[in-house]
Amino acid sequence: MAAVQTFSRLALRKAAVHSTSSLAFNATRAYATAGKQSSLKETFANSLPEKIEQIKKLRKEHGNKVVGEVTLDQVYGGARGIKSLVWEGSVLDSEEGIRFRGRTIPECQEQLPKAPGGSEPLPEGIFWLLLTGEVPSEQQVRDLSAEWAARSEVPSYLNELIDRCPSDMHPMAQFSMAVTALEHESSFAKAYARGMKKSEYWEKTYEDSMDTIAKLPTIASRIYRNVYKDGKVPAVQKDKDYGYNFANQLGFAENQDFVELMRLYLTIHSDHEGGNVSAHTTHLVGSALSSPMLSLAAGLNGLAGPLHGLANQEVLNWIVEMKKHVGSDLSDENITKYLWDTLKSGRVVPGYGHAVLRKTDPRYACQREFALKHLPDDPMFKLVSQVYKIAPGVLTEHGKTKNPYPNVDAHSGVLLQYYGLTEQNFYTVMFGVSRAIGVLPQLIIDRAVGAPIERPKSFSTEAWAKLVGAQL
Ligand code: HAX
Repeated sequence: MAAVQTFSRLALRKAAVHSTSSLAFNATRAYATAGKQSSLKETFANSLPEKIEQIKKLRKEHGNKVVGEVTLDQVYGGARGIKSLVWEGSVLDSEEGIRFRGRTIPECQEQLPKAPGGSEPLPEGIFWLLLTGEVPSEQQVRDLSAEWAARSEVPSYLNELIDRCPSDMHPMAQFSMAVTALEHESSFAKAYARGMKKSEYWEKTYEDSMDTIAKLPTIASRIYRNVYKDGKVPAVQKDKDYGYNFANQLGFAENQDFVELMRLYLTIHSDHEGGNVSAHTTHLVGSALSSPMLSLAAGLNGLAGPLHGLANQEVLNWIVEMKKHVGSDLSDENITKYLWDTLKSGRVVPGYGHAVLRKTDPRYACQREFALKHLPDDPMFKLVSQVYKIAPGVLTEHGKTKNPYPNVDAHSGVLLQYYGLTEQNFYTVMFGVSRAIGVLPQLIIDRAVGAPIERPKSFSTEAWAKLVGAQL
């Protein structure tokens, strides 16, 4: 707490002495080296003094207020629902789903800038919104597209590293390894080693985050094209947006609908408040002042688990397997039987259930809308729709899961396979590209407000028993 207050005083003094235009000048100078510029860093820098003052005031006036109680069940139940994290970008309501800076997914689809002729939001816009709390203008988003394109070049040693991976190494292992290796470029780590002031942490974190996000589509596409295609990755087109470039580097940009899907996909998978495994891990590792690359790589390793991001791969495997069993008979009886067979074999129904949500995930709902618009007659979509009709009833009767409704991962694979991206082991990498856009803004904010190293308290079962007055 003392550290935050000291830093807050420092930052406020700096803001007062130099004025916001001077902060903006520093920001501009720092990323001038990257080529194209956007005004994002300046916008964020301008918002900082107020945010720092808000936190300082809140803690000073209410720092000793009790915000909740913790039961022993929560301790043993994966810390479910314990209020203990600060996350500025988004908040998840169990009934309504996610809001990004107060905006629902349909509101983001409506308000965030689109590509010329496009109808889905650009991921550049959600990044801007998550970092600053403001909806960017069309021009700001175009400039950010250009800045990311300008920062996109991947160092040759990294390409060689990816090329040397065995083709049967899981794409997520390759992706995590590549992001870890990218730490070699970290301006945060280099500046820290030289002895950087705490007030400079956020700028270096910003630079590393921008560089990392800019390079992820090229890294991910190299993995995809090495493992499944000809190993050749088209260069980033400097006048195109992030979603277009990712679609193009994967090899699918000829289909405009796929490009639109990519923009939507990258937007909705970005952020899901702070407690999920990938977000929390990125924040936790980042709290030790590990570089943004190492922090993100840690989060990606969490995303690679089947109960979290790998569920999108599991869903498609399961749906393909189901298709083989049920053939063209999508009757309620047939699907019900398949669901019960899955549950009786001791497996979970992938893509269903959630630690927080108690309704259909709005990320599922908007992908369903996309499918109804673009692929209403696709047999796999029909199968997914039929599962949506039957599974909640079966899961409710099964009686275990607190949420029998689908989550984001129940739908994404069926959209990708429709456009020919059928290699489901790659799906979580795509999720990871998007998740970087959600978790790195918070890391920049953490460093800007001087968030401390995370260190909750643990006890042995014997000690917990003593604490609650129990005999073991
Ligand atoms: N199928 C069968 N059983 C399920 C289930 C499902 N889809 N979802 C939960 N359950 C079971 C749990 O395994 C648990 O069983 P035990 O008591 O035997 O341990 C019980 O129901 C209670 O679980 P819960 O409280 O409802 O759910 P949790 O908060 O513990 O877990 C999970 C949430 C998402 C991990 C869980 O619902 C699940 O395993 N779902 C399937 C995997 C999946 O889709 N994961 C992706 C989630 C979204 C995400 O993070 N995307 O990246």
